[in-house]
Amino acid sequence: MKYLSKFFLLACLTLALAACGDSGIVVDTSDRSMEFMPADLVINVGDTVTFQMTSTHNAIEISKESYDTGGIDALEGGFQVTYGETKDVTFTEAGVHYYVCQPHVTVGMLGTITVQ
Ligand SMILES: [Cu+2]
Repeated sequence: MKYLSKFFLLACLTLALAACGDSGIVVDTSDRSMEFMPADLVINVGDTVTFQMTSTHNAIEISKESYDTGGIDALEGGFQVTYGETKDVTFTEAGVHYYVCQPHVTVGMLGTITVQ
């Protein structure tokens, strides 16, 4: 038992410190639907969002201009979560982040993260 809890602690530290104090903010996807759940999220500065991509979806931050015009080019310095990946992204500044699933932007698979 003692070994198990030590192992758990270590695993937590290894994976991500934020995961232990998990705020539970998740953007989920499903292979059966073409949407981010939720698509639009409002969080606070310092919050961590866990993006969970299934194998058919990615989440790539883009510029507002791209978001408004259906573009898919990755924003320089923006976050990127690739196909099948689960990734924690911490947002440290107020503002709005725009992102898309590149293969499904044409069917409206877009999202925003508003950091306040
Ligand atoms: Cu997709």
